[in-house]
Amino acid sequence: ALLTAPPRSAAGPLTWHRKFPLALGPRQSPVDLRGSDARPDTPARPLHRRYNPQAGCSLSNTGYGWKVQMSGPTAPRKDDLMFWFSELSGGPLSNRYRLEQFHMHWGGYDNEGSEHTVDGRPYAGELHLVHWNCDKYDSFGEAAAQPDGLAVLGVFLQVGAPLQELEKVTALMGKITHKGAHVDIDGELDPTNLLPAKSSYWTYLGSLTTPPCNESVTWIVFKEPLTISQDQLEAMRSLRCYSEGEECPCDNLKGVLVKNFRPPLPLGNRVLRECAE
Ligand code: SG7
Ligand code: ZN
Repeated sequence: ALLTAPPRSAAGPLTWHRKFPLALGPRQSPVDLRGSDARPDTPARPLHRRYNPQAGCSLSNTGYGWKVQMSGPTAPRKDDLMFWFSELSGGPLSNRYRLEQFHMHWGGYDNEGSEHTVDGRPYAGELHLVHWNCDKYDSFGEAAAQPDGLAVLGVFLQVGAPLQELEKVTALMGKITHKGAHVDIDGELDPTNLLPAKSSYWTYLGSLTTPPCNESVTWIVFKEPLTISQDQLEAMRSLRCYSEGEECPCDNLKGVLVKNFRPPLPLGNRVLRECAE
């Protein structure tokens, strides 16, 4: 059930809890990142990323957006092949987390699109690099159900110059118009080029932002935004949320993917930390 595409109805996220009760849980994401709620992390714990350029990635339309899946040996191996994988540790993480996939959230207009907001303000988009705890668990699927199973890096995007590394993805949007379509990406993708230079971040314990909304994510959201061009956003807005040959299930009858972000949920009793490097 974990990888089922989320339902898309007019009320969207407000109805998820009917089928996915976790959506009403105490540890949901995204949240509004408020400067006044944040506690400084002292001493600062720097993030450590050992990222390698990734070959053999595959791009797909999930019906909820696009996703770039890392390739790699499918057998779970913990300590070898260290130059194959990209891994994250340090910061709030007590283990190593391996990059599984990255994807993005955007809006129909440039004044919305991100999932997290900063003092109530959204950005035009938000990139998510999804990692799983490969020290404790044997697979992404197993980790996704554990409270310390996943770590997602969030990168805010504002409209400006193109994000060059993402050009390798946006150039292929026309090949994955419909849900379920996928295409191999030629050459290498370097995840390092999808992250800001400064690594000041917010961190808190949260969830997946789509059903089943598992409360398994340590969120690390960078403060420094990157830019994405209008053309790159427009390319994403032409994706469809339904399969080829299927009828459009949406109210707008266009079925274009122009709003795939979940609005912020209450922080509640959770601690929001900020780390300046
Ligand atoms: C997107 O966001 C997809 C999902 C992802 C979900 O809908 O990238 O991935 C797949 C396999 O379709 O769900 C389990 C998972 O990674 C939620 O991820 S997020 O919380 O980082 N936004
Ligand atoms: Zn996401």
